[in-house]
Amino acid sequence: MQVTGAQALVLSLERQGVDVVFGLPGGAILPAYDPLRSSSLRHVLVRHEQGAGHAAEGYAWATGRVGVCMATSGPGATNLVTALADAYMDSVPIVAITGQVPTAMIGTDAFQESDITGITGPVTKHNELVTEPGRISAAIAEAFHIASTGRPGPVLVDLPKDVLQARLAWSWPPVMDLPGYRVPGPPDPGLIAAAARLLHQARRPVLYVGGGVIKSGSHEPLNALAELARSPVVTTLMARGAFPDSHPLALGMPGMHGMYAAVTALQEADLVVALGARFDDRVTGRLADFAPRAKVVHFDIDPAEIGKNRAADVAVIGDLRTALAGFTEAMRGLVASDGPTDTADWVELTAGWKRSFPLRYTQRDDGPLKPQHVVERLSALTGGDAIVVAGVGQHQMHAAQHYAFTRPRSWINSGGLGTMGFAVPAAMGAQMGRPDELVVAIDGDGCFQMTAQELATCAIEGLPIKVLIFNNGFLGMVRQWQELFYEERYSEVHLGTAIPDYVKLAEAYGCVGLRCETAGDVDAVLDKALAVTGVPAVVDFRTHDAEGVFPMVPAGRANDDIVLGPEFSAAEQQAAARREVIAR
Ligand SMILES: Cc1ncc(C[n+]2csc(CCOP(=O)(O)OP(=O)(O)O)c2C)c(N)n1
Repeated sequence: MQVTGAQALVLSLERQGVDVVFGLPGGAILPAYDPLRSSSLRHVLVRHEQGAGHAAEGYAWATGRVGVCMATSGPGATNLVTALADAYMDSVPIVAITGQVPTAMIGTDAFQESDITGITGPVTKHNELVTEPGRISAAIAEAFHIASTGRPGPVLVDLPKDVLQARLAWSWPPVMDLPGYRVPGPPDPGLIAAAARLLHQARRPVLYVGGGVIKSGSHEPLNALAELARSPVVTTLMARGAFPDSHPLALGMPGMHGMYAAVTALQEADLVVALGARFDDRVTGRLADFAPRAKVVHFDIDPAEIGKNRAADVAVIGDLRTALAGFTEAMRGLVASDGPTDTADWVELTAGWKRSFPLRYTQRDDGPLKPQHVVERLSALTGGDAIVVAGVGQHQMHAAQHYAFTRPRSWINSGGLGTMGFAVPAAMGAQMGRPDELVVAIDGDGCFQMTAQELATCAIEGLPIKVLIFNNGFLGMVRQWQELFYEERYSEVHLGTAIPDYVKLAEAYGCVGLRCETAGDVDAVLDKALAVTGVPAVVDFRTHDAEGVFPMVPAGRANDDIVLGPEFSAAEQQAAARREVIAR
């Protein structure tokens, strides 16, 4: 069958099982938009290409499938760069398709020409400028294969206009030609056995669970392993939901704004078992002082992560789900032959820390509305069952800390790049991918204003996402750092709470707009927002402008220097420093 390059592109996307493409057309990509009209693909017309990129990410986070975005050449393509960098940092599988100027004009500074493969080289797992029409189907098949296998990530395919217009003989499936691309083989059973021996011998183990557990679908084997090893579990910002917060072995989130018990358990551990985690600086604090007494077992699909920040005593490379199944089996064997693990004192100690030094804030009935209170009420009213998407800043940390996650793929955020503006478009993508679920974006007023225009897209597409704006009138997280580290010299962080009027803005975008100013109204307003169907509901929560996020490990300091925050007395802070258990 003879088809155009554009038809080959659309047919290839259909064959890949794509159901939705987020994009915005322009000159160079125009040929592709014509066959799109009559295809089975649903195209969502975003208002800004960054929104298309984050929507593709949200879709991928929520579904585990590859998200797809499309843009024209030049500014359309460069508007995708932030989302590609974001997906690269957080290992999110997306495919970006960009138009390019005709091949004969490449390198001439033609109208809307940008070297997008050059620009995105460092922030994509792979990219390709397709110059042969006959390669289109192979390029698309390879893009999906690379994005979704091994350590997932973003792939960009750049298609010049004349390549999209050329005629070619269509055939599927294409032959993939990827001589330099290797997906790690099965994990080494000998190394898994060595890891199991270390875990069986450990008296103070911690399972340090990263985003790889969710991406590889390993939450069930993780549960079995934790219970068998009787080991406390910490879930990083990327892994919230991988292990239920209600589980007695769950210590919550480690890191800069982690729970005391999670942070301190890592510091005192004799064995850290890293599962699809990358020893990010936000988790380790000052690296030289991280988990100083621990041996390290590191499971990862990406060999480049092994020893990158922290040397591993045993490293297991390969698919985590397979590795965890083997690891659990090996542990079962050791428990059967040598008896159960001896961690009871440790589990009791870490649980004592959890009770002694919990997350703490005070919500007075007549006092300012606390963001933590809103998150806790949302958590209670939704039974921990919502898909929660966050922006970047204090609200993100409050959401990660206070929402009681019960299942994987229910928490979506920008962990590595920390991209303000992520929440609304990512929630749009998540809702497209999981249409029957409740999707709630928790956003800061600063973040919201970066990509709020995608509310129009959501309203037109009939997506009933909930957007909870934590309107503290400040770039709150930056304000907090200026308060703590620049002697309260506030510089360029005040936004103001009244402009824009978020209720009117929501209504202007065809959404339902609500406002909540007091703690007593939170449940009623949330109930109203949750009841909205067919269009987004946006709530302007007027939250306390001076609220901080605690605990906190100051940047560049050791995790041992964790600050519990103003809700704790000096005596409690000293007890925490001494690792005491002070409450039963
Ligand atoms: C695109 C981008 N620009 C700047 C920053 C730096 N930054 C991190 S958090 C933050 C403040 C976010 O403010 P807001 O959205 O109001 O959330 P809050 O911290 O008040 O909850 C800023 C400016 C960033 N992460 N991303």
